[in-house]
Amino acid sequence: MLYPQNNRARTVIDLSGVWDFRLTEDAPWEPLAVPGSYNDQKPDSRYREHCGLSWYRRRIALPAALHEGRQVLRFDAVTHNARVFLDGVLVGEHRGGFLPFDVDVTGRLLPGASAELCVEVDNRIGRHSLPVGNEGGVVFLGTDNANVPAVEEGKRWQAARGRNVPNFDFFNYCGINRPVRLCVVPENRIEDITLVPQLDGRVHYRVDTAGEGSVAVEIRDAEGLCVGRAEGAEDDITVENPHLWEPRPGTPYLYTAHVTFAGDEYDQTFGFRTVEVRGHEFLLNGKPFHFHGPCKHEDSAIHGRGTDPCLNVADIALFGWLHANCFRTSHYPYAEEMYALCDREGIVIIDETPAVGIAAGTRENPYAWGLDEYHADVLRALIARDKNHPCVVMWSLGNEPDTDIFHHEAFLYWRRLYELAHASDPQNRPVTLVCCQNNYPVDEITRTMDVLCLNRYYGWYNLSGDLEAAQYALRRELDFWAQFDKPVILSEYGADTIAGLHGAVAEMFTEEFQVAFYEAFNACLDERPFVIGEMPWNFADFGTAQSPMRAGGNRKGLFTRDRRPKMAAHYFRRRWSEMEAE
Ligand code: BDP
Repeated sequence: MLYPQNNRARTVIDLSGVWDFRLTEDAPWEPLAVPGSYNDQKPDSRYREHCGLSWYRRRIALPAALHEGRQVLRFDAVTHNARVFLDGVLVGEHRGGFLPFDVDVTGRLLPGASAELCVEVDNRIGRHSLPVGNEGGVVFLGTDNANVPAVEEGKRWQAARGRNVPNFDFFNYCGINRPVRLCVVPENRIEDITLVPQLDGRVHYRVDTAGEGSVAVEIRDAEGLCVGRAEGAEDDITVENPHLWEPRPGTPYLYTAHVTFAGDEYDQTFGFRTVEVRGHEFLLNGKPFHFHGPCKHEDSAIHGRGTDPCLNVADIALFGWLHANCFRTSHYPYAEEMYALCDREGIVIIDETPAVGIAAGTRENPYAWGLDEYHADVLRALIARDKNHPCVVMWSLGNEPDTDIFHHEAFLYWRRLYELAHASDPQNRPVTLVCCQNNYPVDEITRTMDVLCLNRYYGWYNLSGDLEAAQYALRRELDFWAQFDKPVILSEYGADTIAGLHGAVAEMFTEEFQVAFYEAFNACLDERPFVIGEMPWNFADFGTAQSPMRAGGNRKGLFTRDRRPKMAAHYFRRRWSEMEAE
């Protein structure tokens, strides 16, 4: 799906601003900012803890001059499900909270007149949604006291009132989280562009269109000069002596495919870069690549998960400060603006679906929840959205599902998605599944991935506070993974740390412990050439559901939630600047 673009042939009207909002059908309309999660915009726990439907509305108008062509409402993400009404008529709906969708409203908006746009948002999560909610009411990261009768009764009482119980460790921020735009595109139009560049300067293109016309493609360099052209819907173009797209500290050089069709046009940026796994190496442009950078969340005060270009720019600037070269979009696809920014800044992305929480934590088989087809649709849509970004170097099918209790069911479920990802991606990027700390010898699926991504918390959730024992255990486990001769990334590791809490002895929750934890882990990683990546958890402290395990959210950030560095940020800054200099 093409990102909205304003040009000679296309008009984009941004509908960001303050809309009307109400949490229940009989409540008065109140002002609320779009884009932005609704949860933290009012000092009211009903907003924060809301479970169920809510409504947004505003008036929209089509300028009289724009009455020709196709008119679509483009929602970048409504979390989790949406139904869209125009003057009370249902015009579209969408399932899933992290990918864009279009609603065709051609002919429904009278030129020059206005209409009421209303969006009904459903934020309920459960075993039908990605991410997964815990319909059984079992609290993730909680002490359950399941054998206490009154606790059981209390839980039933809670459930009857309606309550979201996330099966994941980040706040369930909801609403119109990303921009909404009214787009007017020509009747005869470009629908999609697919680019597959090679290091020798060849770029294979395919342009999907609707209506009558013929396609022309011109490749422009960063100065806008034409360096190659072709006609027809599908062909190869060769750029002489191409500049490669290199991650930082190299130059992330970008070209543009300027595509025309009938009266329509579209500029699609891309970069010449390749990715490939060979033995235990991850080759980027044919050279071994080392991943070093913290995982992220889309999370900040007040905005929640709302798109904030200023925050994105500041975060990626902090990646520069850290000498970090990558992150994973844990645990859902991010706003498209972030990928465009990383294309420009040379930050590599592991792009993850919202499949987090596919694990029951009991003897119940999560692969019987019937998520297969929906998960496959989400994966296809993610790849279709992000396929041209040079910054995206690998797909992550999901985070920390059950892979050991139901190891064979897990194998069948994830293997099919693995094959689907390879078949759907025109650039055939490597594919991974991010594996939870588990009974790894019985896990059948993790070892079959192109890159083995391991989340490990030795010394924190287990062997707590004993970093020598943590090192011993980590080394034992890494010896196990060595036999597969595949690249391994430590895709999460970290310790909750209260900024400003210090200790002469490095004890859990102190800044000293966080540094000692990373020193201990990194010593083990440095010994092993097949470990090609270290991705601390997390870039910054972030919001979570309330739990006795979370004091004001998850505190494993290298930075506080307002982006102040803890000692560990300085530690990684030194480590990664030395790595960069090598
Ligand atoms: C991992 C999860 C991540 C959590 C982290 C933690 O992948 O979402 O936030 O643990 O507990 O298991 O901090």
